[in-house]
Amino acid sequence: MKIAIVCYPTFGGSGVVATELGLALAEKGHEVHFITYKQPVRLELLSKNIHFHEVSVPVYPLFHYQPYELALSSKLVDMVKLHKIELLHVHYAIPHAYAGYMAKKMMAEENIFIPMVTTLHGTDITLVGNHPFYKPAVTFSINNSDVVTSVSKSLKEDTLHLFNIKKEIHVVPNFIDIPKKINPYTDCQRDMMAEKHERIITHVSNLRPVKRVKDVIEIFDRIQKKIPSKLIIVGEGPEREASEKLCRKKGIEEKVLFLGNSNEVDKILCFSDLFILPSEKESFGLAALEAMASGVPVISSNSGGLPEVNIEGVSGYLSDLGNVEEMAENALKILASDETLETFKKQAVEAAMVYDTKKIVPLYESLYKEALNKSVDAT
Ligand code: GMT
Repeated sequence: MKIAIVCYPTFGGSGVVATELGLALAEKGHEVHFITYKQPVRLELLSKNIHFHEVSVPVYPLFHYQPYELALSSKLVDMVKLHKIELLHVHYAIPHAYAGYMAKKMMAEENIFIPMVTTLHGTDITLVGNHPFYKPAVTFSINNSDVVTSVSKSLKEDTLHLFNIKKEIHVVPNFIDIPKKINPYTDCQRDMMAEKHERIITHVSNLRPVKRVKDVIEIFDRIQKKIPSKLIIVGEGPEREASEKLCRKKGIEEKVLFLGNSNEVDKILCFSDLFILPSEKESFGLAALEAMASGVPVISSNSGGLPEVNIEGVSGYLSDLGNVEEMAENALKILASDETLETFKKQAVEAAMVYDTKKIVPLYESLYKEALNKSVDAT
């Protein structure tokens, strides 16, 4: 099948899922065309079945805001025609589903009928998309997609609750290539980060308020009072400065490392003992799944789709939003003895297996077939 994938090329979860999906589809023999404004961060190697087409928006001084959707929809039309693409898979409703719909309409004028699959990732629904400025356009784009998927049951419920949706929403969760994650390193150079007797605790996110980085520090502060440990914070974002300040205020700045954005998350997870994700909202929590797949147990909030991923008492523990006391107690339970930590590490990998690439990618493939059949019926 010839598939166009439209996504954000940045470090965000939706872009990562879209990229990993494209790579997995290409490996299975599909021809995949990424169409976005920059080469996606995880798309390091272009290969036989992978193509990247950059959308550029020429700056025109008359425009106060440069019209990306317009450039994207035109690029989609051009690429579909040039490469005989059969299906559009747009990740993140805003503005991708909207631009995809316009592209479909332009192509229909030329008797080219191409189905569009829209995947909802979370913030496009629960944060941005729900804003009155965007809501009518998001509702319209979802209802006019041929197939709609959401990354968790929880996000499906939120979408149905917040928008007037007339389309069926299929749940296709985030996924991870488990065999690639298990022991990818012979030596992950743990001593670079901590002493032998110290536990390593990790948080990876875009450090936005929704991630509750201050809760991460509060939890760590309580842990480090009982167990020698280090905290590694990976990612860049608006909460970084305030979080660094909080560490200084608590006098724990020597024990907390802010690493910024990293392409070496696998390596960092390789030497981590615990992952903390106390988010206010999290449609799925790909970061938690990545940690689990690398054998790192998770302490998280029970927001959104996190209970679908992090299994209470198995891969880690979940608490109500903001309950940093309980999160710290649970963390200590896991970290207290080497035996308990080993048990949780093993269980975390087992729980992650449910979301192995091999199990999830075929779900997308069968929805693609459904979308193609629908569009043949409609012509
Ligand atoms: O978590 C973020 O801030 C990034 C965000 C995105 O839009 O890329 O991630 C969302 O999509 C991921 C992939 O489907 C999910 O695993 C994340 O849980 C979801 N984030 C939120 O819902 C806050």
